[in-house]
Amino acid sequence: MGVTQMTDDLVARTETDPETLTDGFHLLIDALKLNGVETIYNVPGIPITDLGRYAQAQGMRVLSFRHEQHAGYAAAAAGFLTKKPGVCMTVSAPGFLNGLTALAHATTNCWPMILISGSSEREVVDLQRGDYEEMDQLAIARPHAKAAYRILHAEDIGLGVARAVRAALTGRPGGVYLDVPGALLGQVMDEVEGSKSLIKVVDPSPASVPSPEAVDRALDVMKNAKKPLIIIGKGAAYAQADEKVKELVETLGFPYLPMSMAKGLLPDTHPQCASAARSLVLKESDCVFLIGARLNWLLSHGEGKAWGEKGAKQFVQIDIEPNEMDSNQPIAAPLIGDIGSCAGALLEKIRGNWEKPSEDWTGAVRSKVEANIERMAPRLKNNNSPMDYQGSLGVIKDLIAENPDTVLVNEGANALDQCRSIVDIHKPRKRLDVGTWGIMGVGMGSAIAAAVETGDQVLAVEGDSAFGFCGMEIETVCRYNLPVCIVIMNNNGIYRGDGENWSGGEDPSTTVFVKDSKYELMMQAFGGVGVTADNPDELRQAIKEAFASRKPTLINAIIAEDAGKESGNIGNLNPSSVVAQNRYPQAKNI
Ligand code: ADP
Ligand code: TPW
Ligand code: MG
Repeated sequence: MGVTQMTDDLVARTETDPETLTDGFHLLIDALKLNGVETIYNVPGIPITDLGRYAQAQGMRVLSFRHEQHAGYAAAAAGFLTKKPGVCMTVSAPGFLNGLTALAHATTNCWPMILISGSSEREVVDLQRGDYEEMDQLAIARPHAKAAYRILHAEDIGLGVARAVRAALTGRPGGVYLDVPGALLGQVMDEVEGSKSLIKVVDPSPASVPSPEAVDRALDVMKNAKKPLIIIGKGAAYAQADEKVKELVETLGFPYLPMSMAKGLLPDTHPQCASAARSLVLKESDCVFLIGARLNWLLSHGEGKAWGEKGAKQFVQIDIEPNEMDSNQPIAAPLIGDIGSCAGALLEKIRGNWEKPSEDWTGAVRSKVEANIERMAPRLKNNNSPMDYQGSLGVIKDLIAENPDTVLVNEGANALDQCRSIVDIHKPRKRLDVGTWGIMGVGMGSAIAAAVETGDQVLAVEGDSAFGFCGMEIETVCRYNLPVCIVIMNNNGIYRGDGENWSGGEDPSTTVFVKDSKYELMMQAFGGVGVTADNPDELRQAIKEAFASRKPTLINAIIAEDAGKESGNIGNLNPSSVVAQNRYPQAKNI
C-alpha cells in the first residue's frame, strides 16, 4: 500500500539527480500508455493543465475540447469503436460534473470509458473548508459509474489505472471514474521503483464461454420455432466478432433486425435483413434470438401491441451480463458469454447440420421487405425545395452506399428516426447515434472521436436542435482539421419549426428557433467550409465536395418547417391528459 513521503533522500535528489526521479504526472501517463491508451479527450485547467501538456510531450494524442461533456462523449464513442477504454480528462467540480453526463452515458450504453478528473485534497474536501472548485467527486461519480476509484499516492498510480482499465472492460463494459487529487501529480518517487509499480493489465476482457447445456437448450428452442427472428444489438457491434455473427445469422437463416448501432454488422442490404418489415416480424415471430441487445424501451420491453399476442414468443438471449436475463420477459434459453464465444459454440453444433426456417416465413418477410422498399423508393428521389426528410436523406443514402467506409453520426428526433430507417449502413461500427438514452448533443463528440479513432471520413446528420447542444465543438473539428462533414437538418426547431405560442403572446413557441438561422456562417468563422443546400441536388453536390476535399464542412440543409412529427417516431411516449386536451384544442392535433 502506498504512502508517498518526501524522505530526506528524495528531497536531496530533486536537487542533485532529478533524472533518477519520476512524479505523479509521468507515472499516470506511463501507466495509461502501458495499457494501450493513446488518446486523451480533454479540457485543460487547474490541476490537470500540465498533465495534458506532458502527455502530449510523451507522444500521446491529447485533443482539447471546448466543453467537457463533448470530450466525454468522444471518449465514450471511442470506447465503443475500439473496444478499449476511451479516456476523458477534466478539471475539478464543474469540469468533472460536465464530464459526468458522458460517463453515465457510457455506463448506460455498456461502453468502456475512464473519466480522469483532477480534484481537491481530501483533507480540505472532507472538512468542507471551501477549496477552489471543491467537491466530493468520488461520492458523486459512484452511482453513475461501473466503478470509481481515488489514487492518493504516487506508488499506487499503477494499481489505480489497472483497476480502472479492468473495471471498464471486464464483463459488461462501462464507465469508470478515476479521482486524481492535484497534489498526487506533483508527488515524487524513485524512477526505477516507480516503473516497477506500474501494472499492464493482462486479458482485461477475457473470453467467456457458455456452458454446453445452455448451447443445447438454445438450439432446442430455436429448432422448434416456425417463425424465428434475430435481433442484433450494439453489444454485438462492440464485441468485434463480425465474421462469427455473420456466419451464425446466415447459417441459422432467420430474418434479422439490427438495432440502430448494429446496422452494418451485416449490410442493411442483406437478403435476411428485415428492417423494412419490422412491424411484421415483431408481431408474427414465435421465437426471438437477441444477440447483444437488451429488451429495454427501445424494444418496448418485449411486450405490447407491437409484439403481438402476449406469451406467444420464446426468447433466446446472448449477453455477457447474467443479470440482464429476465429483466423484461422470461428468457427461455439464456446464453451467458461473450458474443464471439457464444456464436462459435452455436456454430460448432449447427455447421452442416441445420434446417433453415420454412420458405413460408422467410419468403413472406422478404416479400414485405421488397414491397416496402419499392413503395418508399420514389419518395427518396424527390427534389423538393425546401427539402423533406425523404428527399434529403435519399441523397445521403446514395452517398453512403458509394462511400461505405464513412462513419455516419446521427442525432435529432425526425432527423434521427428518418435517417436510421432510410440510410443503409454497409459495414460494422459505421453508425454512431444517441444510444440507449436518446441523448441530444452527442453528435460532435462522436464525430470527432470517429475521425480520430478510424481516420475515415465522418458524416454527421444533425437535427438543428441536436446540433445546438454541441455546436461550439465545430471549432475543435476545424482546429484539428478533421474530415467531418456536418449536415444540419434545419427545420427551424425541435420536431417542427411551425409551433405556435398557445397564449397568443409574443414569445415564440417553446419548440421553435430563430427562423432561417445561418449555421453555415459559424463554420466559416473557424475557417471551415460553410454552405447552404436548398434542394437535394445542392445537398448531393456539397457532400460530394466535402468527401473529396476531406475539409471540415458544415452544410445548412433547409428542411420544410412542417416536415417533421412531434418527437419523431416516439410521440407515444409523451404523457397526455384528457384535462389538458380539453383545455388546449391544439394539443389534439399534435
Ligand atoms: P441495443 O441498444 O443496440 O439494443 P443494448 O445496449 O441494449 O443494445 O445491449 C447491448 C448488450 O450487449 C448489453 O446488455 C451488454 O451487456 C451486452 N454486451 C456488451 N458487450 C458484449 C460482449 N462482448 N458479449 C456479449 N454481450 C455483450
Ligand atoms: C440531453 C429531448 C429529444 S429530440 C430533441 C430534444 C430536445 C430535439 C429534436 O429536434 P431536432 O430534430 O434535433 O431539431 P428534428 O429533425 O425532429 O427537428 N435534452 C437531452 N436529450 C434529449 N433527448 C432531449 C433534451 C429531445
Ligand atoms: Mg429540427
